[in-house]
Amino acid sequence: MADQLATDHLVPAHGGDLVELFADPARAAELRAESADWPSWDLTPRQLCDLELMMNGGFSPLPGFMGQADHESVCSSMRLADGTLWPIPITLDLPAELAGTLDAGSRLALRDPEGVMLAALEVEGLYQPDREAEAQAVFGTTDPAHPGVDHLLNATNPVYAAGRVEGIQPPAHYDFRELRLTPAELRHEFARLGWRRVVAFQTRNPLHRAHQELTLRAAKEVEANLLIHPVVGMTKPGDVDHYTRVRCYQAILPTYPRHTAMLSLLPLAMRMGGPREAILHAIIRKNHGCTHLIVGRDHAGPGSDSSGKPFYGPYDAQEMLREHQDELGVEMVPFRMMVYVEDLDAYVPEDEVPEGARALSISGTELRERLAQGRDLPGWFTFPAVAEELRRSYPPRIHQGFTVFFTGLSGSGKSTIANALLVKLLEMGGRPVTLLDGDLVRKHLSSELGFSKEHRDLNIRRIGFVASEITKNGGIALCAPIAPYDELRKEVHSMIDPVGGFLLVYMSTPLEVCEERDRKGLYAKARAGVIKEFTGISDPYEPPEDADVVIDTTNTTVEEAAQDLILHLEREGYIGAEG
Ligand code: PPS
Repeated sequence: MADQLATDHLVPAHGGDLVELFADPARAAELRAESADWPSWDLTPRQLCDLELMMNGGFSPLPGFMGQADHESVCSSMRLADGTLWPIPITLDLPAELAGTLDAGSRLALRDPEGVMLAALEVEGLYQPDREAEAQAVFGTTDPAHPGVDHLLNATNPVYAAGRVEGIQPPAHYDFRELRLTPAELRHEFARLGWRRVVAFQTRNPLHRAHQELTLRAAKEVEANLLIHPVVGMTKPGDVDHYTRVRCYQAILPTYPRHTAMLSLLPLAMRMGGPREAILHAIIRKNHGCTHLIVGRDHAGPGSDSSGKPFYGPYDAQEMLREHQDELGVEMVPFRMMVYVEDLDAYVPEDEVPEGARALSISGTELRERLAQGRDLPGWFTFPAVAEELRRSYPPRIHQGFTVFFTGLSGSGKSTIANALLVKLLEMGGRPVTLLDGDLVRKHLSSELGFSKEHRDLNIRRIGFVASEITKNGGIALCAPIAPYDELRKEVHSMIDPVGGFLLVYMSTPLEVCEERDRKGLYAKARAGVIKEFTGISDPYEPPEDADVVIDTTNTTVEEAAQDLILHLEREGYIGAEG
């Protein structure tokens, strides 16, 4: 009761009251017992985030997953059916098979990936949304280059189940537990500290000096305390992982004046929905007790469409929130992009750069490039402690793992060259090297597999998985399978890409030469029909068009080929002298 009174003076939640959906312990025990007979659903990562915010009041006033009337109304007019402002559908998508076992009145146990029951859903209805229409209404496009559209059209199940949620327990988090404050906890904290006016800063990126300057200015401008409220649920694919980001936020926090700023983590699954998402961010911050929200350039921006044109204008989100801020009761603090002006030794909004002055900034792409090459991150750009964290997570290429993936016909020289490269890399030292040779893999990792397309694909996937683990942990993987199919080689590339370097080497030695060599006598057997589905004879080989290096061993010595590869790796920065 004392807590209730203490937070009364804070901004009310969206819709009036903070709606938490947790059942009391007795009811939770009852639900757990009853659920033995219910069907279950293991929540997707997106649904897990949505459920967490729904249960802890971050999505107030939603009492559960949206039904058809709310869904249609949110899509068409950005309002729930009762008129409450709400910009993006919050729905529970299920596969048709599971949905087929449910009816209005059914109960469904919602579980985390380990099978722990987090909540009970009382199904009120099931419906099949027109997902293209939803994408068009919510994101203004059906272009799958938009991550929100891509998720909706390609990773969402076809049936939505609507209904009230009764929470049993929040999803378990074992990282940064002391920083994960729920709306009620944050409100309590604000009340304890006497913070009435709180400006929230939403982010999915590490904070640099420009952000620090912007947030300081914003807090001063509206005479409010600052809540740094980064998203740690799901952000844009390719973003800096949240572990690194949170360490960066912790490193920058002491640079703010004492007792003016706080850090708390938000388990939101972003949709990169630009203007509509800005409204959602404002609602969520209001529910967490904030009075203001900073909205900068290209807020929650999904990047550019398939033709290279930005999906939204840089200040569309500001415009959208400006229109609705009075109704919401959350004030927007709009900001232009901040750039560094050398002559002033200060950050200023891009439209306030003095005539003729040199404005500096470093883009995300350039930052990644500098980290990869081990180059300096200048002091005007970021704080040394943040730079240090980023360097730890993104070491220069010379300290990163990488995979060299050989592909080519049997007898084209894959194993021979890979073995030569292996010993050269071992001679250099510094990183562990593993050779995943075709024959070796078939003996240890894929001993039960044959040579059908299905089995070859499985074999290459296994090699890709092992190589990606080796690469992720800073080692070198040399793979030398035939890998005849382009699609699978690309799949392996995309597995390795996020964790380190990838080099595709095409052994282009012609079939006649391979057959002429016939070192294992397999071609003769294949011609005689003793071995079926033999690559190049009775089974296809798709030559790659995306190889980084092409080697034909007809007229090349092993030494020359291995040396070419060493030079290539040096040029790319993976081996050689430290930057
Ligand atoms: S795949 O397609 O990538 O899964 O093939 P891979 O695992 O690299 O094949 C390894 C070796 O298997 C021998 N072998 C055959 N190759 C192709 N087709 C058929 N039907 C076949 N049967 C056996 C062949 O010696 C391959 O080794 P390399 O080192 O390429 O000569």
